[in-house]
Amino acid sequence: MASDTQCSAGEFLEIARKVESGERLSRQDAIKLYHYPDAAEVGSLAESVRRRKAGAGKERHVYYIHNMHLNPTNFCVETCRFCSYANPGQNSYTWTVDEVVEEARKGVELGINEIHMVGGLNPICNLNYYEEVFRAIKSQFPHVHLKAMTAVEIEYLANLEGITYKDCLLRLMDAGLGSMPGGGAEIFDESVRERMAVKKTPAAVWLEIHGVAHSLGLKSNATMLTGIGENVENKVDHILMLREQQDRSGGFMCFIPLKCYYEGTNIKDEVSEPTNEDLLRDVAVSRLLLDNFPHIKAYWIQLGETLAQTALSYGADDLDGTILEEKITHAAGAKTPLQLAKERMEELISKAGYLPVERDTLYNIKRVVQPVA
Ligand code: V47
Ligand code: SF4
Repeated sequence: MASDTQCSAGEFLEIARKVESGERLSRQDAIKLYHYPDAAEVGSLAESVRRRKAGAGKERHVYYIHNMHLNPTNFCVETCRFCSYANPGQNSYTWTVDEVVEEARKGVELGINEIHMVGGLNPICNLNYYEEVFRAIKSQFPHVHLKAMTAVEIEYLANLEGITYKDCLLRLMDAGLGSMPGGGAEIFDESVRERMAVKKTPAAVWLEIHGVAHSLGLKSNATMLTGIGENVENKVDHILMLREQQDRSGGFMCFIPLKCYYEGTNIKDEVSEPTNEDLLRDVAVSRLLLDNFPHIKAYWIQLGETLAQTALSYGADDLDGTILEEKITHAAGAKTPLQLAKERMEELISKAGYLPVERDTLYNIKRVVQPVA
């Protein structure tokens, strides 16, 4: 007899039937999908959902954005054990407002239309600092969308200033904040958080801040970091908490499964590293469970170009961005390029059998790259 977690062919067919009829999957269904022996079949089921959600005429669309990452400081009062980016001793830095603007200019000159800005929790970089940074960037480059400040940074800034999350967000929106990235979610399970990121924003606060942002009309993303000692149940519960938050507030645009890199950390011996199949299953199961999320991102920086391409046939419909200079994962040993040219991004998507679509942050289509006849 099959155990509670094993998934037989008959049980998989029953889950597939639910998916086809648009029925919402349960926690138990998701756990079974993680244990179904044939990952590729789970992937095809997710791919069918991706096609259906895309809508008529867009079934083969895969999105990317021409963007840059900006990290104004790597000094951080937090001590997440998986993070090699923050506090590298003598190499700690904090940019002035002018320095941030000069970095932004390099991207703008290359034609980027989004700045993805996140940084350490640094008392020097207070609310006033970010208001000045945002205003300076928006006054010089008004067309650029600012996707900035994780929920962790919002919690820190609001506490630093003694104001509510809502007031903190309103001030940043007034200064030019356009949307929020999905970082800082890690794994919501308390015991994993306790081991890996003791003081970090608890799940309820992370979700609350995104809920407040959504109520103010700000869109946001959500992530999950694997390879930090989580189990299948922790991942399923994490994804379900996001689905519930999305039912309540509705402003998430996409979900991004992340994978931990270990260089510069001391956690490798305590955790098991996700295999490529695990990473593809995260993409597929999240596409199947998150029936209320429009998009699933295959973050090429962490997956690598080939696995990111494969993830497109496991339910992902977005490759993230060209990026210009990624620091967080590269500080922890990622060997992927620091950036991709738009042409390379489009080539990756077309070679995987999809139609490259350049988008803006809010998933408005800027350009559909037509196949060469
Ligand atoms: O929150 C930290 C993760 C995240 C490591 O919203 C690490 O569009 C791997 O959230 N190895 C930041 N990961 C990245 C992020 C993101 C990326 C792309 C797009 C979007 C979006 C958001 O990076 C952190 C943390 O979970 N991280 N250390 C590490 N050693
Ligand atoms: Fe700080 Fe973020 Fe690194 Fe944690 S992951 S130490 S909050 S920069």
